[in-house]
Amino acid sequence: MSLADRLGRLTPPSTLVDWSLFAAVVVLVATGLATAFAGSLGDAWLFVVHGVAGLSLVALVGVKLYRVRGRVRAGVRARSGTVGLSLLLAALVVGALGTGLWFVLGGPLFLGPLALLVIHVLLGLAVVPVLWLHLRDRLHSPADALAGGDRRDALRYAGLVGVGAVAWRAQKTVNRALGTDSADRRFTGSRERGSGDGNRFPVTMWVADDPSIVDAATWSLSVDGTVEEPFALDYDALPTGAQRTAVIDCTSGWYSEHAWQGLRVGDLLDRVGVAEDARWVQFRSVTGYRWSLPLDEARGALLATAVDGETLSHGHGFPLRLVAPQRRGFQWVKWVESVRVTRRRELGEWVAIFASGLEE
Ligand SMILES: Nc1nc2c(c(=O)[nH]1)N[C@H]1C(S)=C(S)[C@@H](COP(=O)(O)O)O[C@H]1N2
Ligand SMILES: [Mo]
Repeated sequence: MSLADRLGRLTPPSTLVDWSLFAAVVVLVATGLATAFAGSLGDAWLFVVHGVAGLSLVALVGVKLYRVRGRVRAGVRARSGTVGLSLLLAALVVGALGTGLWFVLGGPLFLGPLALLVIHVLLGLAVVPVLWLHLRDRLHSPADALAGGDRRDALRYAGLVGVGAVAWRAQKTVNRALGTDSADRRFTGSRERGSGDGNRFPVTMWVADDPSIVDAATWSLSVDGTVEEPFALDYDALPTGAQRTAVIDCTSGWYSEHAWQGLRVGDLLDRVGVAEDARWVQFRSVTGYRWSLPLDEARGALLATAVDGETLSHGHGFPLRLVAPQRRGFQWVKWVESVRVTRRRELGEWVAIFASGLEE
């Protein structure tokens, strides 16, 4: 018996592999999307599940590609559209897995203008519609996949999925052995950049925001919404004096820890008198970029004018930026000019975080 045949006998039946591929992709897309919002240690499991599922998918895709190699060759010769679609799917999956693994194993934060993790996300999301087309006429019920299986199949299957867990355990060791700067990353996968050193940490615009310098002399902060007495404050009248230490952790793969100085949002809210039925506080940038925090969380957040004792630079949001501890970087709105108390969260902010800055 050839080595390939022996390997073939170590793997579970193909329907089971197909369903597992499907399940792994569903888990990866779901956990991948959720990690964009995961900023506290309680969410760390999402990154673990994402990593283990990704590595299991590497093994599953390996088995699958090996099994279909004959059909693919025939399909390519016959110029079959179905096989073309399958190849596109394979390329997207391999691309998403490859960029994910590369990042974990110390790949660069940026490839040209795009963050490696952004490329990873785009490839991963592109898998979804192509997989849907690929599966339309193919999937049989999971019961078929399990029918006729025996204990040996179950063991083979556990082995295949277990590969992911073992590989996940091994990657820390690999990083340490390679001496890559991934060895000291946070639970989110992000790597440290410029902590404690004032404005010298990465400047990141999420999509297209790029306002011209905000003039503190004409800028003012308005505090309004479902409140008793709305008001506005000039830059010089900001009641600064509060400080808190917090980690900004961008989904493009870096984090930075600083002491932020400014004003506590709770103090502003006390001054403005929040109405009984208020639930959210929205922070809006001069660019239209905006995000809301639940009222109680917002009270504890800070609006910063300075970082590590230095006045914020333009890139970091001068004159005022939100510091939202335990939230991912994209929620730390820069160039804030409005704090609005609301009953319900505005759905438009989901569009605004992608589209602000694109109009001009
Ligand atoms: N107005 C506005 N605020 C923004 C962004 C933006 O594009 N526009 N980018 C967000 C993202 S994705 C991150 S990670 C942080 C980056 O802050 P920094 O540039 O000060 O490092 O700001 C957030 N606040
Ligand atoms: Mo970010």
